Amino acid sequence: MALAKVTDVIADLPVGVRAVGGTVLTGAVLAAVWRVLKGRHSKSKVYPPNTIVIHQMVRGPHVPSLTPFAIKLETYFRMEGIPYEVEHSLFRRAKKTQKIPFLEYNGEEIPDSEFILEFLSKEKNFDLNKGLTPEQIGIGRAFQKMAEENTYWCFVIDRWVFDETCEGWKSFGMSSLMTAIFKRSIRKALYTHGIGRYSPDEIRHIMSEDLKSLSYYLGSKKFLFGEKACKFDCAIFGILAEIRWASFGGFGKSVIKEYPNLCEYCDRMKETFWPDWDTVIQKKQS
Ligand SMILES: N[C@@H](CCC(=O)N[C@@H](CS)C(=O)NCC(=O)O)C(=O)O
Repeated sequence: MALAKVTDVIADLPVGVRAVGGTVLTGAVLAAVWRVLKGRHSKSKVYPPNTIVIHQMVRGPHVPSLTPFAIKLETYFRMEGIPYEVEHSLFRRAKKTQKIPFLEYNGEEIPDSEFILEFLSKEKNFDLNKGLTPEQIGIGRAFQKMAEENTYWCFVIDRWVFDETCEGWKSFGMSSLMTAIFKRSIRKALYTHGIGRYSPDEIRHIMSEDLKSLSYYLGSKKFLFGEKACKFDCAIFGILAEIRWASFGGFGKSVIKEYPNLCEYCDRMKETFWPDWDTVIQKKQS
């Protein structure tokens, strides 16, 4: 009876008011669903003391993670033989930064791959720059930051916005409507960042120039500084692996092919530190 009265009142409302009300209601329902899903995925497992737990998104179809910063961390732990656990979620983000990956360690949350490594190096007493000269540390930092703070944004806009096949989005099972909504919001964010103000050709050029400088510096060396890989290789590999294997329909794949020594470098890092690569990636999503 009461419900009938409510529907009568709604029916008497002007069309515009009903349309706005419908939109607000849909938004509220979607927000509630999101909160429930987020809450469900936020429940932490209990780990033994001093366990390194890396929270990140689900495994990618062609790479172990669609976030290069998680590949960097996992590669580093593998290189140094440091045991770690991985938690995958599409929803969970670090409370402080709303980003992934983040570390959970004895109940504490530490976001940002670089801060995670710095924190663990103190906690577990290891030297992140072991065996490197001050000059190499300077060069390594400069190349790492170029890759993580410049090349990264070129591949983000390429993969998530320019790629018209939307294969990256489809790998999450995203509908066309949701893909269009997310693309729009990423496009806006990248305009604010600055990279989004350039054309696809210009961004391809920026990516290519970054990769060219890396390619020149690497030359015929096995790793950045010779025979032994270091932390900087892990960070650079994270970005290059995404470009090489997870650009989906974007231009990244063809850009990196212009630099055969970088492709060989990716293969070398993969073979050395990820012998289980093919079993780790989610083949079913490809
Ligand atoms: N400097 C950070 C960058 C982390 C970052 O930008 N993560 C991206 C994924 S690649 C992110 O969380 N974006 C927000 C989101 O996915 O909701 C790090 O080294 O961990």
